[in-house]
Amino acid sequence: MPIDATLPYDEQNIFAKILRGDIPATRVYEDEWAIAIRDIAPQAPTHILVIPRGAYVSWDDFSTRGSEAEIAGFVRAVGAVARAEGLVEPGYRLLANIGAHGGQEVPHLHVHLFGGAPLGPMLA
Ligand code: IU
Repeated sequence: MPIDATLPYDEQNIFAKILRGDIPATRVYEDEWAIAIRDIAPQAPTHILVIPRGAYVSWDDFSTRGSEAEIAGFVRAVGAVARAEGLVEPGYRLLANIGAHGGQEVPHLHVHLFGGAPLGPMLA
């Protein structure tokens, strides 16, 4: 069920629990700014979620309240995950769903990283 991304941050969302270690998840990458986990319902041979450590609901929330250091750190972390997975060549796709029309389901900002095969045209 897509979320209302204007709601306040919910400390009980699944990614908050994973970040706190309340729920186990295998981290394929982590640094000061972000963690990355494999999506439980992969839509490509490689499907990873890159999740900033800070408590931000959405891209809108992050891009307005996030510090310059957090934003830069998160952008660099996304790139580092792609490099660590060997995806820079032949390439990959990034996607962030925002709010109800974006189809966002988990109310903690995350970027989907898809790769491992030619992905075809962008979905609308
Ligand atoms: P969305 O961008 O919020 O629509 O996507 C949430 C993603 O989180 C979706 O691809 C789920 O398969 C994925 N996911 C997960 O990897 N682990 C979980 O425990 C839950 C969702 I809940």
